[in-house]
Parts: sequence; C-alpha cells; structure tokens
Amino acid sequence: MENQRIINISKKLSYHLRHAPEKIGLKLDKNGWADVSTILSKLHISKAELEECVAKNDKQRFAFDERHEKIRANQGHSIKNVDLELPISSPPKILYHGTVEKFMDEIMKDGLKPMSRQYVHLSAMIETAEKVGSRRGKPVILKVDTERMTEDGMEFRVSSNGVWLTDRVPAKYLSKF
Ligand code: HQG
Repeated sequence: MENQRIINISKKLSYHLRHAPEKIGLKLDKNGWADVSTILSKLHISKAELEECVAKNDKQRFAFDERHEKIRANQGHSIKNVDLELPISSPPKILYHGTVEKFMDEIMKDGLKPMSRQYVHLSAMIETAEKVGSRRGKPVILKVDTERMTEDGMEFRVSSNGVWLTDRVPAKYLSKF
C-alpha cells in the first residue's frame, strides 16, 4: 500500500479507537477492544490493508488480539471508561515531555495535566519528546523527576508501544531541559 494511504487509515483508526467509536457504530469493550469486522466494513478497507497498517505503523499505535478478530489503540485514549489494565511499572529516573512555549506559564503553575486524554504522556527519550512538542511548533522539553514522584507515591504505567503514562505531574517535579 502507498504510504499516504497507510497514514490516512492510521489517523482514522486513532480517532475511532481512542476518541469517537460511536461515529462509525463501533463499540469498545471495557479494555478498549473493537471488532475488526466492523472496522473493515465501516472504513471500507480489506483485512490485508488493516494488517499492513498495524504492522507498519511508525509508533506501533495499535494491537490485535491473538486471533486478529479484535483491535485496540495502545495509548492516547480520551474515552474515560476504557481501562487498558496496564500494570504499574517503575520508570527510568528521568522522563521527558515535549510541549511548546505558549503552555509553559500554565504548566509551571499547575503542572502537567492530562488535558483531554486519560493520562499525561511522557517518554524515556529526549528525541521522542522533541517530536511530540514539534507537532505544535518549536519544542520545549521538560524533565520529569520520576524518582521523587515515585518516592512521593505517584504511579506510572507504560503502554505496549513504550509511552509512559501518569495521572499528572505537579510542577515541583518539572524542570526545563
Ligand atoms: C499541554 C501523540 C496548559 C501538553 C504524541 C500538550 C504523544 C498543558 C497538550 C501523545 C498543561 C496536550 C500525547 C497545563 C499539559 N496547561 N497546557 N497545565 N498540561 N499541557 O496531545 O503529550 O501520534 O493531549 O504539554 O506523540 O502532546 O497521537 O498530549 O502540549 O505520545 O500516537 O497540553 O499524542 O501520539 O496535548 O501528546 P495532547 P501530548 P499519537
């Protein structure tokens, strides 16, 4: 398949599996899984195209169940009642968050908030944070002191595609990189 077509399908999958399943009559179960057959008919794509899209996705955003009858997004949900049941994990001592200058006053006052998503998204690699920030303009990179957060009882989870997730990051654990 052409790269642009893969990207277009991936965007639709992200939208419906994370934010708006009802727009195409899709139902997510409590763990975020949706029927592959519904996706195929509503997005007018073949099983082979869906398989290729999942396999070639640059961030491995989607996962199939064992029999490839169900699919879900690995992270990024805004739907509140989806629980991926990710176990609590111990993160590297520092994680990074990429944002942009216009949000900085608010972030350094209120900390990082999940905004429209379930969690604040953090990464182990600076390069990833730079990419995330660049979606909005010139990236500003924040360091998150996860060691102190953990000492203070805060929890982290990691998605199967390596994105670190936490409920929020109070400003005292943040510093500019
Ligand atoms: C900012 C993409 C004001 C935050 C990426 C960010 C990621 C605040 C924006 C994933 C704030 C939320 C998530 C506060 C946070 N005041 N602004 N207190 N706290 N913000 O898109 O982290 O390609 O929900 O800095 O690669 O940018 O979709 O989060 O700029 O992994 O798979 O509010 O989305 O992945 O934006 O991105 P988002 P994000 P996918």
